[in-house]
Amino acid sequence: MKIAAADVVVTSPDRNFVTLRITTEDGITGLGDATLNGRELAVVAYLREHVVPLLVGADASRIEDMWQFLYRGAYWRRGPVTMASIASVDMALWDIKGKAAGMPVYQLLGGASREGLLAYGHASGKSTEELFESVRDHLEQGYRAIRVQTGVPGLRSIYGIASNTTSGGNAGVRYDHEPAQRGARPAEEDWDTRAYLRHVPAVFEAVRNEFGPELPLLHDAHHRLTPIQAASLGRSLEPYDLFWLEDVTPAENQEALRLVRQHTTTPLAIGEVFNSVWDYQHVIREQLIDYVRSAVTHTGGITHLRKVLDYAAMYQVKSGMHGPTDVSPVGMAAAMHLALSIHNFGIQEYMKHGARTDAVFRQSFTFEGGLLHPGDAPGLGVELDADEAGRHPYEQAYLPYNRLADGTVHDW
Ligand code: GCO
Ligand code: MG
Repeated sequence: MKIAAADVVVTSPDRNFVTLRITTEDGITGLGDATLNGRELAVVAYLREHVVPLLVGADASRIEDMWQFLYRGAYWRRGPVTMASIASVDMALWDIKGKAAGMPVYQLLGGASREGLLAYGHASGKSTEELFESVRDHLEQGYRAIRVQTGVPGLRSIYGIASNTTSGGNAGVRYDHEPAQRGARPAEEDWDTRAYLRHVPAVFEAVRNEFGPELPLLHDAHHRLTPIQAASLGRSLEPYDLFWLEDVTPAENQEALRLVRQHTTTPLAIGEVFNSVWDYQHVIREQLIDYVRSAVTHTGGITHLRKVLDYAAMYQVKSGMHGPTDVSPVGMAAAMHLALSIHNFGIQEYMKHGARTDAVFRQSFTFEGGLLHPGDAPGLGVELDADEAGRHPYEQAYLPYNRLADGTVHDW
């Protein structure tokens, strides 16, 4: 099982994706997602310059050993670029192991713990009417859990609102929310926390009145609040019984959640920008969160995220893996294999990719009746069409950033 070749494929069908493809001497290929939104080429350089040369000639069957070698052997540990790079190697090796065994990866991880994965989609609208329409559309697509984001009166643009008028190669593609815009500079958005805090509870009241008490509803505050503002939002949303409230405070400060937790019983999810178990050390052990938001792609792969989730299980904390469009179909498939096998699965974010992306990455996972399933193809079950990928060269794109009314940069 020696690695004969490894190459990094950068493609931009509807958005940019970075994929590592490893080929063994006996011709088995494995794929790994290494996409880091807005900083893609940093990961490409890390892989091409420092990882690929170490892979050639190595034993593809030694997944744990390769993980430890790339993590400990670099001396410089953690961080999104490093951990996305390691994640892509890890995913590709699990893909190869599954193909060699003739089994889907979830079987190698212990087999299925459930029939399918409850998925949530992104409903959004600038106004309440637009939002209701979007919720209805998601229900028609089969979603059984829905994230709700709306515009805030007085703010021009805001995180989480769908747009089908994006420029450049994306024009006409409807994503429920694709924040990264193609172009040489990031878009500037505006923010006002007080206006947001006044508006959001009324939106949830309207949604509950329209759609009833049963539908699981989620909301993302996208790191913008102070601990006391977050506590106040959590409390004001309690009557609407959220499935979770996500990223209430900037994620670096694990202690902030102690204060939030003292004041509200609204369940909390955090971690899409975390990249190792150390980022979760206190929030899990002190039971300050209810859901782990990491993606396989950004947290060192299946090998490392499985350890995070096993640790979380000891404290009744569940998975809620990140699944925006910037996680490629390969990263999504890896998440589904892991989610199907673990006991402490909570929910899976699923936004769907555009048609061009689906043509580059042929997938065997399914979404039926609100449930995802990774499928039973050997390995991860995603194949890359290299010709299709080659038709869509990389295009610079950035996530937006925020300024307050007085010009101060704020968390986006
Ligand atoms: C989510 C996330 C995304 C991120 C995006 C950044 O909950 O899905 O917050 O929308 O903003 O993935 O790259
Ligand atoms: Mg989020």
